Amino acid sequence: MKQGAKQGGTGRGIFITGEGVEGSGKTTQLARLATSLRTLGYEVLETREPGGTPLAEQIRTVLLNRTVGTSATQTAPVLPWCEAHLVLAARTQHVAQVIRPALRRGAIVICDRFVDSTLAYQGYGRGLSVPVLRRLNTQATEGLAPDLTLLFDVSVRIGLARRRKGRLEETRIDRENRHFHEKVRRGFLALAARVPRRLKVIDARQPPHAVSDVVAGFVEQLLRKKRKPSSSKAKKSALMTP
Ligand code: ATM
Repeated sequence: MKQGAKQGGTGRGIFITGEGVEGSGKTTQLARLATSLRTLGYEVLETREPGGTPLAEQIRTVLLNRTVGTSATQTAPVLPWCEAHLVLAARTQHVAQVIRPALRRGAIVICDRFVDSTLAYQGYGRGLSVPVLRRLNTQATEGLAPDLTLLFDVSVRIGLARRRKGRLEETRIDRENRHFHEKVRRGFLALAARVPRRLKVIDARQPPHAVSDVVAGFVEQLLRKKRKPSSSKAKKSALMTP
């Protein structure tokens, strides 16, 4: 455990993750953040989970797409621990091959979902043991934890309505009933209450520009903490929407 914690630091880089239920707008907000940071001259790596490497993207397809496989595998339910291990297998590859090397280079890594999604979806949603999932995650990530996690919080009703309006293709997990998504949302909020310094809850019902400003505020705070104060002052206003 001690060794994992030692390896767990983000080194010279900065690790930011985005979380939330479907339709929270997190993917759009994370892309905006990446653009703003690049404009300011930072090296930014945008990635996602499950995914981020060729193998992890293949695991994503298996995990989310019901149409993969023969008709027998299509109709067989995916068991919760199978789902958890698929996500963890993808994460193991992703952290070792993409996230850690980028952090070592000093990049800002922005990842769309990470460990908190496993705790919320497989733990709170599917009912798997959260302490066991935490231990398995520590193993998969060798103790890597985000510097900042932005939780885009929106009610399940609004989230699912937005999702339908966007006519995005539904995944196997999207199709779970509302009760499941409610448990996931409550899970995220419980996780945030436990580590409020890392996990920031953002009211994602607000108009997109207002959400972006809140995101910018949290990221500026983090940059001030991690980078030299002289350079961060000039960058403050630039991250905010004009
Ligand atoms: P996005 O729609 O945000 O790309 O996420 C894909 C799905 O992966 C999401 N499904 N829904 N609804 C949540 C799911 N997921 C998990 O169940 N566990 C995890 O650890 C991760 C990273 C994602």
